Amino acid sequence: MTTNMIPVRLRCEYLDNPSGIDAPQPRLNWQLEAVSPTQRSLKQTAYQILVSSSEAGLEEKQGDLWDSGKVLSNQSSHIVYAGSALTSGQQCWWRVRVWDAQDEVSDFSPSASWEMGLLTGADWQGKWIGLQASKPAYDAIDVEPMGKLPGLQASPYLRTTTNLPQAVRKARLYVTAKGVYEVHINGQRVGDAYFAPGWTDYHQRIQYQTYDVTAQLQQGENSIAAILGTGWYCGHVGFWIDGQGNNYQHYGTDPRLLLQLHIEYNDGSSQTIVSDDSWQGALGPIVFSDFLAGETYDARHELDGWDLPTRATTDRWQPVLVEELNPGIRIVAEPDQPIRVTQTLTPQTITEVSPGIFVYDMGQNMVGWVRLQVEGSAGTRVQLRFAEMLNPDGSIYTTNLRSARQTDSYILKGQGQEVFEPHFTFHGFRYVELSGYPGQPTLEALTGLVTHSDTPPTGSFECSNLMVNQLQKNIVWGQRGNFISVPTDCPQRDERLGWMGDAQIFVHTACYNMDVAAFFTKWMRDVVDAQAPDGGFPDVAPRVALKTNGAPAWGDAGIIVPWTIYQMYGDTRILEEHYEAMVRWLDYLHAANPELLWKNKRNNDYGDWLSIEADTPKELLGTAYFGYDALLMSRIARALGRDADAEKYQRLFTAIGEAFTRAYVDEEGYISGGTQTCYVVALQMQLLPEHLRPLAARHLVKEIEKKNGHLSTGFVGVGYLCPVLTNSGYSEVAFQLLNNETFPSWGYSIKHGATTIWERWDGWTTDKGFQNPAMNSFNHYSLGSVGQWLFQYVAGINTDPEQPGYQHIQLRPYPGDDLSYVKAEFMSIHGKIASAWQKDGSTLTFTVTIPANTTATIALPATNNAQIFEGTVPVADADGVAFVQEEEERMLFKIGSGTYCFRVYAS
Ligand code: RAM
Repeated sequence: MTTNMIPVRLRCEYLDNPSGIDAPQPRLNWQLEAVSPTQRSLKQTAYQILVSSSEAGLEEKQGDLWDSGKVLSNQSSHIVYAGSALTSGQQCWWRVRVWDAQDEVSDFSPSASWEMGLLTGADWQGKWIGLQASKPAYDAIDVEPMGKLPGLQASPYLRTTTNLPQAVRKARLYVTAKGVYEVHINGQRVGDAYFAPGWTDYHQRIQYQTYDVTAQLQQGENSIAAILGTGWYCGHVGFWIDGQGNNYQHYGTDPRLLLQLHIEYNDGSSQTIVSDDSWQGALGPIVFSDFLAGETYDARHELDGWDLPTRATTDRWQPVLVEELNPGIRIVAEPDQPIRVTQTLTPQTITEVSPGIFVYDMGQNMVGWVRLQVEGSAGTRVQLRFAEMLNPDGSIYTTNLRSARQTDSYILKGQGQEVFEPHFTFHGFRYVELSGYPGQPTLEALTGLVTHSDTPPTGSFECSNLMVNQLQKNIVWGQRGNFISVPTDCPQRDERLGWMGDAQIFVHTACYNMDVAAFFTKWMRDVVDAQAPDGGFPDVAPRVALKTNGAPAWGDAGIIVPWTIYQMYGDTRILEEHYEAMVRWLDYLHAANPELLWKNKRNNDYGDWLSIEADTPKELLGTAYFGYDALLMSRIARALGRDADAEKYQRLFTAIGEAFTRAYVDEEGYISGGTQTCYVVALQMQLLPEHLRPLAARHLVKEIEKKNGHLSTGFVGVGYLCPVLTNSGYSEVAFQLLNNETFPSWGYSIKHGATTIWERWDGWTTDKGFQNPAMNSFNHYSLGSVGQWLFQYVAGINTDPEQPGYQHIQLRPYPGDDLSYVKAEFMSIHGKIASAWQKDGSTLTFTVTIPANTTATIALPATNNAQIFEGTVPVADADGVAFVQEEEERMLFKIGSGTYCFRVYAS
């Protein structure tokens, strides 16, 4: 006998068959799939996991590393490995089977695997290598019209060869850089990651990647070669404040490589090849390659055969410089998905804006670079410049890039068709200006490569309003373009920093759109590395360019982000890992503000950043966040079973709420400052006594009316605006804001052609044209935080806050005015949740699917005299549906797994 469901999508630490895991006890996860889609209410009552050190062993159904035995549990996520201790490089194959409600057991799943990384510092035998002087400029190359930009340097090429005595059974390459790297073995690029090892605080922690290179090696002569870029390590990152100081060399002066190749032969013997003084290095064609400046590549300087076992000799190769490892700097496995090219775009139009200057429109504000195809004579210089917008005359608008050059230059070698892609740079752009091109360029000359941390897509949202559909697209494009190893504010100007305020307001939306659990697991480590000794979280993580501690709503990301990851994925480890850091942040705030109003240590104090003629008092905003931190900390402590702390923080939260109300709220519920954001944060953060909440909500609505039905919130208020309105019984006002197309609104930018979320509501207006170019990005995700409301309220897909992680789901859709249908899907950690509604005269149809081994409470908008059917039967007779209770205007039912179609006929 087998069950009606099968375990699928086995993952370890949120990843598919990962290698390079350094959590000593990795967490395992699977989803359950109904064998037949018509089956309902499927439940797991027990599981058994087998983990084996060999694939063959697992075939035999033996778990020599771990046999969990039959565990009575419905848990299918975050199962902590509890077998024998795992060693560096250990391969683990695993399978799982489950028992259902009738105690029938399923077959074992197909096997999945994970592989441990290098677990101790002693595992690293290689040394850092680089070039003695990687900067000897190519004087012959004129970097005009770039002007002088200090800190640019040529990319070192490094290589070694090795003779392997026999056929290779298994080979793993462990590699990292101070800077960014690209590795080649025997002329072939290793892996498909870009900008590895990713951005961390290189003074404290450097990530490495693990690659299976078994198939790339051969018996006999082999070459291992690498190119280094400056990246975040010593290239340009962040802004150049008032021309003071440099925005490069944040961590060091020259890039370095650390590499280790572990080889196992067929006879069981092994060998390790490392980066050391046997390597050679040379400068090659990359004159410079820098995130902000772009890349200049002189193909005439290519090093023939640089990555092949045999190469043409040239006197440009020289011994490398070798540096010892610093035991104070941790070398850790990258825990998240690498940065990859995930899509290519073909340009839509090409216009010659002045003689020889062509502007390509990619049709989409994107992040990455373009591939250039060109044919011409040696020495011809082709230049590509990148911009998000156009000037009225059709030329590219670059003033908002500030000091970022975003320019790639390719100098031809003159040998037939040449193809160029830059190596270590990325640009934010919709338009590409091509100049110096020999001949008449065609659309085919350029291809756009979209690049970002390869977080798997999880959400989709569609409705009857095309503008809203475009909004959802813009939100997703903003997320793609800005999730590049860290969640950045923008991808184009001289900034591209891990701004905490932006991240905390957007993280919830981000979790609906893509699986960002591993991404934020990584970034929270950056946040905690950036915590100051006094407990202050930063404004930006990693902490560069801006050394101050975090402002209200910025520093608080240190609590809000892990809390949100816990809500969305049920992950308690991220809470446990950072608990002490969160406590220290709250202690820091509390010690500085014993009166419980956030008066001191507001640092850069951005307030409700980029609001529209609505200045929210900064102390009030800070105090609201201080209270929210205490509230979330009490819940976090509760989730971790730290009950005494939970009580303590609950008391602190209550006291901050009282202080807030005393200081800023009158007896009619008016809040000083009176902006929309004042009311939004007070309500969202639950700071008001119960009797004042409806009054405050009413004042919020009045404020919106005063603005002629428009929002005025900035970064901080915007994310909670529609949720607060909806929770307070004003969903129709939230829908009005969503549907607006007049300024300021989401619709306004879309009406004017936006394909990403703008930094500012007034980034461009019909009255004033472009906003101040000193700060005007057209690809910032913060104002896109309305995405959470679309999924969680409009489509109604939410977790039960009491049981985070979507094993118990809350479905509470809002069929808003002006929309005739909504269709959304969200791939939760337990599987796909779908929610759709449709209006047909006075009939409302709700079609929902929840995965096996989950349950949901669905709150249907209906009064108790409405007729409700599920499929063809009255709801009372429906299989898998149980009535729970009636609320005002809602009927609540509990459902088991499966697909349901509810029809509500208004009486
Ligand atoms: C801007 C950034 C970011 C914001 C800060 C306060 O420079 O782009 O989005 O968080 O300012």
